[in-house]
Amino acid sequence: MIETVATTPFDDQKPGTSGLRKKVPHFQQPNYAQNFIQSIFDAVERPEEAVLVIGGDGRFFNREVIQLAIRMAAANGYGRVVVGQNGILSTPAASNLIRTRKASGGIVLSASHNPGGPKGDFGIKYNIANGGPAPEGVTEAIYRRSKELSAYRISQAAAPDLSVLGESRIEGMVVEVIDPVADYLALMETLFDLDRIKAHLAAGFTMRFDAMHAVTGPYAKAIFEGRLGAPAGTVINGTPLEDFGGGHPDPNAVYAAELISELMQADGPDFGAASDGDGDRNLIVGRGVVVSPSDSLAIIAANAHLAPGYAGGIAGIARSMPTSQAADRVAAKRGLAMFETPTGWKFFGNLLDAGKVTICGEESSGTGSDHVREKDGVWAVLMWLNILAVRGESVREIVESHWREFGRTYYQRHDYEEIDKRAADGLMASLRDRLASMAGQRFGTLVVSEADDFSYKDPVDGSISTSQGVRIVFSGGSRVVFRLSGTGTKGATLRVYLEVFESNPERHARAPEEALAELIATADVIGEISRRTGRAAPDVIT
Ligand code: G16
Repeated sequence: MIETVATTPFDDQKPGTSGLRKKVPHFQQPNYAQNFIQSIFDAVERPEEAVLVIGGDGRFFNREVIQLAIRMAAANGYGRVVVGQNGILSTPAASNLIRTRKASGGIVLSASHNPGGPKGDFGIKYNIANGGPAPEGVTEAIYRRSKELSAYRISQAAAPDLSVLGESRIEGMVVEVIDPVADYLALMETLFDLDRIKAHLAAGFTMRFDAMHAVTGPYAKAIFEGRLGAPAGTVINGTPLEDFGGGHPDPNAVYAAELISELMQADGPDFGAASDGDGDRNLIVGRGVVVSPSDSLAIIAANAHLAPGYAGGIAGIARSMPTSQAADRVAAKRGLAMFETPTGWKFFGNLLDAGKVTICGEESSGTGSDHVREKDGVWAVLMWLNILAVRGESVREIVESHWREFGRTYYQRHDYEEIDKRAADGLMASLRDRLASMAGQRFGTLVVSEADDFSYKDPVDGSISTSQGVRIVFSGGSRVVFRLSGTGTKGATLRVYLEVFESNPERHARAPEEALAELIATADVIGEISRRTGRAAPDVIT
């Protein structure tokens, strides 16, 4: 039986950089999740009897919300729901299923790299029919609907057992429980020379993959240890846990410190990698070298043709604005189109759909291609493995030869987390006020050549996104960018992105903090960071 339940709107259901993210107790308020899901169903485009993909990263509260979403889909006219076994689907696997099943969209339950558990974070994200995150027009429509909602529709029947593969029905809607890995692995077979990677591993190449007790565990075990024959134990922390084992499933130098320290040993594995809560981010480490996400994007773009799925070359590259300009140098040298978008994978969707770019990436550990419409952690690892197998060099050799050919872009992101929201807004407002007078100002040896607040006009649909971050460029090309995170759930997070370009190979062996020292000090002066936030140092440096 379908019930229409009266409700009252919440005023805080505005999706951020990547869907609606809040603390679990916030989501547990009566009707909170129901309201948001109904707002999605009311606002999005979907034909009668549409197909909906549902999956999540297995974090605390996933099971409850998946049941709700299925019962609500059944009451809202969907014809079929495709759901991963036990509710598990990595974000890129969900994107792939939306595309292959010709779904009208998908609901991904995840707060990505944010910690989980009863007091941790939870999130709901809607992806559209191309498999990508809903663009701003759609998230705005969902938000508008959430502010006027007076009722939601839900089936009173219980949702089926999601541990059993196969089809069942609820209110006439088919619920299809699928193996979360099979379709994804089939897609990877079409892109990479998995037999060659397997032979490389059999010949003694060693790797470690840290799934961080998050969603990529089953994918990594099936692909790296199963299909590619890496020894058991190659995948660590491979069982998804509701609280990620108490950890923070963010593959960076802070939260993947153990993996990195293993790779820094002289007798460590040749290659290390990690992925995040929902499997879309990646960390790439070689013995003795951590590859920065911006460098990884540039190196992948320069070498993608070595993988069979990209053998014909790539159409172009896109990066988010704060991502370093290392990829731009590859595009310039190879005559490829280059696009600079605001932060958020959703901005790549139109460029990928229009065939303008093949490879996309972000400083926030995201890399991907036109194979799906999300960034893809396991894809990035397989791309690196394919490149390593073909070139037969170490990660370090590949990175250093890339710098010799294209120059090195020293890069760091400094995060100031959970700072007072008013202080953060004040800092950004002050920067914006001073932009017009900044050009020509000197700070030590640095002279400002340009300063602006980034805005983006989508070259495909003409939509405009303003206030996407303050950029200050110095003569010589060094750059500092200030912006507030759109994914935090407490206070505000200030992100300061710093980069310095170095063409001289004799100066490529410096530590990033040394190469960036003057810029870091200048950023504090220009941004008035310590004065306004009361913080002497960032919480996280990536
Ligand atoms: C999300 C977005 C990314 C973005 C990242 C950080 O990633 O999909 O495009 O770069 O957040 O965003 P912000 O700087 O606003 O916090 P994920 O992996 O959290 O879905």
